Amino acid sequence: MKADRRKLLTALGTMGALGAVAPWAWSATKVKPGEDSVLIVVDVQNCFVEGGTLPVAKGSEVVPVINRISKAFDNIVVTQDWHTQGHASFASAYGGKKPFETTKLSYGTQVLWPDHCVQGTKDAELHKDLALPSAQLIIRKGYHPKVDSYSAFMEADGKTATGLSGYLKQRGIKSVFVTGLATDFCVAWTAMDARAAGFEVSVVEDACRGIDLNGSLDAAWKSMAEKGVKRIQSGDIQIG
Ligand code: VGL
Ligand code: ZN
Repeated sequence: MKADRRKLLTALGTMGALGAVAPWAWSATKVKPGEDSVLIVVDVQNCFVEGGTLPVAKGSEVVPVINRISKAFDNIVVTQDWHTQGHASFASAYGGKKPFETTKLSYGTQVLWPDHCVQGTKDAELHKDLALPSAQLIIRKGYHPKVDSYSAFMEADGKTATGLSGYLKQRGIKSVFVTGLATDFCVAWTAMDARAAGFEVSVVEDACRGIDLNGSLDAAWKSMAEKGVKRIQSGDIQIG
């Protein structure tokens, strides 16, 4: 009884000591990605940067940030949005619809986009300054004509897997760091699906830029937080 009480007091004492540590001391601890971590670089393609068909404001600013933090990772996966011509996510596929309006598809509400990232076009190529020579896999998504895929794991119908989850699990990956474009669409959906697949997930905020359609950026951060996705900065990652 006495010993138990002493243990309890010791435990409380430790908690008190931890609680007394200043917040800056906590943030000084950087994350060091291990062999079981992967950097996922989402859709850093010509279409999503200045001059592309669906430009994200300041999209190209993610490139140097991603190049820098990539040095900290043994494992890197790159994604490409890779649509067929006349894809069901394009406003042009419907009479009387304009980009950024929505429509109902078999799997739910679909935002309609300008034609973008069509397979084999210059627009769909990776940004020329992205320097990731050690990346091991490029996964393409959104290639089924009637189904969109913001997520690198699961198409928008919620049941067609891309295979990325199996690939990462077979390679012993436990922890996923997500970067790229756009924060509130492909990055957020990829991050939340990675959580759903059982990975530990961090989104590197300054290595992403958002579209922010009708408040979608705040909504995405909120949904990600609810699902246990961590929000970190590139400076939180230990490089070298
Ligand atoms: C994306 C809209 C349509 C993205 C892709 O990469 O975030 N957004 N297709
Ligand atoms: Zn797309």
